[in-house]
Amino acid sequence: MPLTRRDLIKRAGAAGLVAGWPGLSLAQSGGGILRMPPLVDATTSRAFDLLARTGETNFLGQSATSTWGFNDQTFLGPTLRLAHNSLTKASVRNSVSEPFSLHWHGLEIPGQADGGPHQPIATSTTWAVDLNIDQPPATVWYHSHTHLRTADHVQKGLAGVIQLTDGRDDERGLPSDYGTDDLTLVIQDRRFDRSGRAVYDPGMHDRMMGFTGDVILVNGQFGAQAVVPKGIVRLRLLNGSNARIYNLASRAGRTLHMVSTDTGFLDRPISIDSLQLAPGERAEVLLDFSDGTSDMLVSSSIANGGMMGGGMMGGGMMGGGMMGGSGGSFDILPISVDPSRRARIDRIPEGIGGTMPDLDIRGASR
Ligand SMILES: [Cu+2]
Repeated sequence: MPLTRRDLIKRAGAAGLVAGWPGLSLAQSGGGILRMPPLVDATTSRAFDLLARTGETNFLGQSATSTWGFNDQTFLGPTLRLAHNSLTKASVRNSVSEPFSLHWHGLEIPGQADGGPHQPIATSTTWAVDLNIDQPPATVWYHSHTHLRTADHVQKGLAGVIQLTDGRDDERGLPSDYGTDDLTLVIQDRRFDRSGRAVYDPGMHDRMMGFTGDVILVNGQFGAQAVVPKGIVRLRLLNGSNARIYNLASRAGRTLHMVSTDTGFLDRPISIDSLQLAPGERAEVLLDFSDGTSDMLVSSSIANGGMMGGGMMGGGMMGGGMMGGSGGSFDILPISVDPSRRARIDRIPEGIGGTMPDLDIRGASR
């Protein structure tokens, strides 16, 4: 049974914001402080273990959803930090109830080292694979890529971020203190039933247009707030949604200084007002919080399939104007500044020295 508009307003008052509900503010939310996924640094050990497991996650503070996660997490997995030119040994253990395969999305590796649909890991078995990594530093990710079950598995939580690093971010003048001035943000939309359980129940329309949800989770958390130091902050953004395209911007009008694309660093930062991010896509941007004022990461509505059809959800809850029609924006993540914490980096670097050529981005300036 779908949520009603009234349910959502009540809930938003208690726990946070529902995407696309103008007038409701995440800033008053009770969603707590945003947590990063646990960091697994394998740059020295050159080996990591992932254990896929079942669990329960209470996203909205109402009732628990059966979810899957890796290692200590009931939903999503740790951030893996790997050397960008290394032979890293991966071990993936399946302790969930059905086979899955794990795709290293963005790693330039041979097919036999990748977990496509051809390479399922049976329940109670372990897949050991050597990742021969040799590519520029970048934010990439991993997710289930199981035959006919990919969308369902990613909805359940089988996904996480990989940071490919060469250890030279200090020289580049980039924030690199994980979870402090260097935030990893997995942005996902989800659908919830009346009891507050996440549901993945694609209908005919979803199958044609892509399954979208009306509630935004960041790192699997609803209504949480990021707290950052006073200075330059790096956001590593992953669109981990199944179908929704975001057009991210700062509500306070802060410039986004884009420093990295999917495949690595730019030569120099590019100044943009908004950043479009398609499902599976990553980007890294710097924001300047040295004036100490808070902000809200927002997304304007983009008319990709699911949004246009939001009204199909029943009960009129997602009536077309909600996310698609008004041309308005919906909240992704409130960001507040802790003035007692000075950021390590206090200016936007002029050059990054990346290998990505100049991009032709509409509205970009240097
Ligand atoms: Cu992928």
